Amino acid sequence: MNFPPRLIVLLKAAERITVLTGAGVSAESGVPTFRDAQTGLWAEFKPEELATPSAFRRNPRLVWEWYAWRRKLVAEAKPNAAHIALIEMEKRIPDFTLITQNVDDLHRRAGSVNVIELHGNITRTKCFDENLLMTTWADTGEVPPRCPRCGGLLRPDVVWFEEAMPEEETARAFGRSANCDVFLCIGTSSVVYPAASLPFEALENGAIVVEINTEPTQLTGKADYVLSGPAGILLPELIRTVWSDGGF
Ligand code: BJW
Repeated sequence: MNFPPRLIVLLKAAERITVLTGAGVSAESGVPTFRDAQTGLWAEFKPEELATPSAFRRNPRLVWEWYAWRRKLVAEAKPNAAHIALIEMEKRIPDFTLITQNVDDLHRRAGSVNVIELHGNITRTKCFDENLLMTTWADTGEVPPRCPRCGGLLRPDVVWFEEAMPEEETARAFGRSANCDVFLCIGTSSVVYPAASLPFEALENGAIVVEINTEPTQLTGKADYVLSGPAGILLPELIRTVWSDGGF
């Protein structure tokens, strides 16, 4: 792709870069995006109707099994060229923050260091009643399994609709968005709040905002630069163009 020359100059000069990623970044690892049509067993359910506390109260087994299926899928997935390009960017930028809405752990597995997980992490589990976190749980055959301390039902440690955002992560994400030279918004439909506000927070505070997506979003008309196409192709190309230092 022929990137706008001014964008290359701005990225070369940037000392503070904040990146927000969404499900599109993991699409090329074979992880379905959140709003993609579901397939197979799950085709009859809308993800938005499974990722809520009320869905879990109504049918905990169904919700647990959906997450168990997704946990297995992400465990088998591998970071793709977009995840790897973001590690390369982090190495070159003195003040770099990666905010992700993804719960799939692929940025950390790829090697990104300064990561803010805004919507939790599917590899962790917690008690629905007490929020007690746990990394392992006994397989007693019950679905969902039960909290060994209080007997409550276990659930994934992710942020569902209707739930409060994690305070510290949300405050840091707004802080890093308000204090950056360039803000990259990659592979998100920009419909879920408060994450969807972050690029606007960056714009209001004078950052250059760049969107990378295969489709237009509500940010497209407002961003300074829009790079249309798959993140796994565009990000490595962009990084090679900006930092042509032979290291990547
Ligand atoms: C590619 C690509 C490729 C594909 N390369 N690109 C203000 C206004 C209105 C409503 C609200 C508001 N504030 C809060 C709300 C309510 C609600 C909300 O936002 N609702 C909206 C739907 C309207 N927010 C909340 O409830 C949040 N809590 C909160 O704010 O608490 C206080 C409060 C509560 C209630 C009312 C008011 C205040 C919590 C939000 C938690 C979201 N959780 C989920 C589930 C996580 C667990 C799980 O994964 O199961 O997070 S929902 C789901 O959406 C998931 C994702 O992280 C998130 C964002 O999705 P994302 O990443 O954008 O994926 P997609 O699929 O939508 O898009 C993929 C994109 O990639 C597309 O654009 C493609 O084109 C692109 N793409 N291939 C580049 N190769």
